[in-house]
Amino acid sequence: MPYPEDDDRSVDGPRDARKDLVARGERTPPDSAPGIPAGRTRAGGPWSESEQAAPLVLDTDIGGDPDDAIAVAAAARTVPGLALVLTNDETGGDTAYGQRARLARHLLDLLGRDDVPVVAGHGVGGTRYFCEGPLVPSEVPEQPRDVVSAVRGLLERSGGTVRWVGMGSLSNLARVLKEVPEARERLRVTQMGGALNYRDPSRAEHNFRMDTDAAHAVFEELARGRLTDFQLVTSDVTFRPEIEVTRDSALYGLFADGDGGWRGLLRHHLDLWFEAFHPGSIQHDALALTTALRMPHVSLSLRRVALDDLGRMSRSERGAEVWLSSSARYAPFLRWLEGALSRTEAETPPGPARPGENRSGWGSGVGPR
Ligand SMILES: [Ca+2]
Repeated sequence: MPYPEDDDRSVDGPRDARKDLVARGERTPPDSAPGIPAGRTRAGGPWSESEQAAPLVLDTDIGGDPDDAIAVAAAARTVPGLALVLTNDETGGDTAYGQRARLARHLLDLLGRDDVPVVAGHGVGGTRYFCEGPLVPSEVPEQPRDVVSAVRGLLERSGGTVRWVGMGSLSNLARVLKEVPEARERLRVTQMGGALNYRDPSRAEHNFRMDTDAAHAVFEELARGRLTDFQLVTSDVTFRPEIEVTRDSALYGLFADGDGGWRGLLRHHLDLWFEAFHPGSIQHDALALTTALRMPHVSLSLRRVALDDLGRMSRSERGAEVWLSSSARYAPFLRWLEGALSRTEAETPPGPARPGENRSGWGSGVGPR
């Protein structure tokens, strides 16, 4: 897939790192710390967790607010283990089903990530939030539609933890948890959504409101203790002017007008959003992504929460226990995001750190654990 010359190394960097890992492991005993992940990598498996390589699934309503497309691009450029992109709140009605998935496919191809499959997921026959416009060439094909098979296949191939970042409704997640029982133990879910202090107390946060039944189904799994690795990055923490992208933002300036590559696509997407919906795009989803990547921007606390009939969340001692965002550091997050989208050489993010551990700096999380 052709892409601009300045991006030639965006995937080569991680690929070289992978080769490096195998080479390092070959110089050490197979049961040593470098030898074990090297053996797995050589065998074609995903990188070990110590190499920040549990496969990553993004479940996105890309094509509405551009924060999804920006998060997908940041993941594609920095996460070698990006393994699957699913769409939710899919298009329908006057706009044919599956246009979000076609946009994801086009963006990933421009980013040189034609290795990442896209599967069109849940839709209700129409959506309010979709940027109509010529973002995707007509030759980009429809994408497959079987979310359950795609996730099941990934779980079978990978054999360990799979990271899941929910950037839209919880519809696909609820369905996977219901139909693929092993997913409950193996998914480490980071969901953007929910709130405790609602800006409009009469209704639930957008992602929960899009499919209230699905949000309830996921909370039911949590309450029963069947889904144990779940963290929620709420709009209390994400809905902030510090991370809003407008035409005056440095991030917008990175995306050159007329560039036929992925930066031009993001620019066009932002322009369509600004014109049709709102003159800014708050980076909710990329903030959730960095939380899934165990980066130190969002602090989490273990809390019990419940949902009411409308999908509004509140603290409740009888509720489900989840890792809940409590605060965030926006300036370093924005610096990371700008770096992920501007540098020519992708880097893998720091190694895993459990939520609630020291998240004040990079040091403790770096390197194999
Ligand atoms: Ca979203």
